[in-house]
Amino acid sequence: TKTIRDALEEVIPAKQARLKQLKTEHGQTVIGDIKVEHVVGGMRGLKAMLWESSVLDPMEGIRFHGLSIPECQKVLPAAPGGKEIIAESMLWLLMTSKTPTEAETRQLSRELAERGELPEYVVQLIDSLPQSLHPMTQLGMGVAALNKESKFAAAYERGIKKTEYWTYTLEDSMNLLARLPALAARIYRNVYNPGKPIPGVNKDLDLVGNYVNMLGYGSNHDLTEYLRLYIALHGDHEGGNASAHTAHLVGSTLSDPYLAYSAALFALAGPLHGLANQEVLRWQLNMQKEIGDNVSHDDIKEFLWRTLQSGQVVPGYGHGVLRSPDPRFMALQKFCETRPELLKDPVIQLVKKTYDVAPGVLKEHGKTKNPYPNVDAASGCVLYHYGLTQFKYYTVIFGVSRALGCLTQLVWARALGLPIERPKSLSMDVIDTLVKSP
Ligand code: CMX
Repeated sequence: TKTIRDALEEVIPAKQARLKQLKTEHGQTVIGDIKVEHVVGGMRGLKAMLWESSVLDPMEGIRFHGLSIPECQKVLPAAPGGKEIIAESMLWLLMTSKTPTEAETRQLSRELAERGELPEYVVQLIDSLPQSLHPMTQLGMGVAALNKESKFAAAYERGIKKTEYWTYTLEDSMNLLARLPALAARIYRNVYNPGKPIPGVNKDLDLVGNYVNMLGYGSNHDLTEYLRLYIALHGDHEGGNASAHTAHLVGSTLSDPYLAYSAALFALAGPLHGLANQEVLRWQLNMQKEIGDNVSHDDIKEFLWRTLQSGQVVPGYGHGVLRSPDPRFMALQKFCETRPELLKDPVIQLVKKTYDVAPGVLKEHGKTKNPYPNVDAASGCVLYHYGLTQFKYYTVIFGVSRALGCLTQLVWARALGLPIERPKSLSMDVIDTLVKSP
């Protein structure tokens, strides 16, 4: 059976040739305008970055190498005994642009499991951190510390050719992906269940199967399936979002994948980005506390207005690119619809009812360009239902997932020889001069 490395090796030459052709034939072709609003508006909408594994359409949402979420759900292999997409089949698709066979997926699961134990010094580091340190800070620190093991950094120091960069980047990326579950599970154990034994990595399980097992929920098949789907869906969301862009920027300095991904995690830890999924649950539970369970749509509307009038954002709504309901949100809602026990859960019902009225309220409020839910609006309530109630931990799960896309891009950036990122900045004086005589 082909390994992911074999599959990558097969597709790299054609992509390299394609990029070379693009540069020589179209290096000077104009594909967009730069306006002052881009410079002062967080570069929203500016087409300025190469990212192969996924493209986000404002209306349709994400496509992974051209495949929509429902299409991925049809063609990507699940775990034995499961139905949902798993991290390995998504990783294979992102990396190689090909759909893996069942055998290829199983082999990748085994390869990751074999690399999955944490080095002892990282265990010690994590165990030494204060229990009150935010789980995301701990995750970022653990990932950064793993760079002691970097094959890329060691090879670079030895002196390697540029054409070899990607192979070491891949090696680091596989090791990092493999170890994220043990690292994230250790953080969970230390913060919420100190002293509880953590099972070792089971070589026969998929990445998320192992993760859920190490979190202590291995006997809950539905939660395992939910997390498989969650982690596959959160894996990649094109390149401009803050975490992906950070990984790409830091990686472009030839900093190794551990350092680059650690930086990405600290971008993910911001409340406007990944931390929103913790915020959503906090907000929905406050809503529940204030207005109760069996609430009317009008009660929710009122609560929404109170949030907006106090100057806060409605967490889980709005997006930098999307202009319609996030298909990841829809896929997670669908997961609930097939399970009657989830539909009966008061918090899940509250999330659904909020979705019925929030777009209308946000439209009336008139500020956000996208009044619809993003993935974070739905992701936490199901975890909460299954007993994973510590919502400060939720962004860590997002962080385990987003490695799929960020590390894929790092491998490709090195395979394609992409340069260090260095956009031009302007002062207001310079902008003034430019607008007067463009
Ligand atoms: N509630 C209230 N106001 C909102 C809003 C929301 N959910 N979303 C956007 N707005 C406001 C913005 O704060 C901005 O206000 P100002 O003009 O006063 O600064 C205005 O609407 C225009 O913003 P926008 O162009 O529609 O949105 P941005 O591209 O600037 O920001 C995002 C996108 C996601 C940061 C924003 O929608 C937001 O803060 N949402 C809530 C937090 C959230 O759910 N984040 C998770 C996003 C997904 C992820 O990365 O995981």
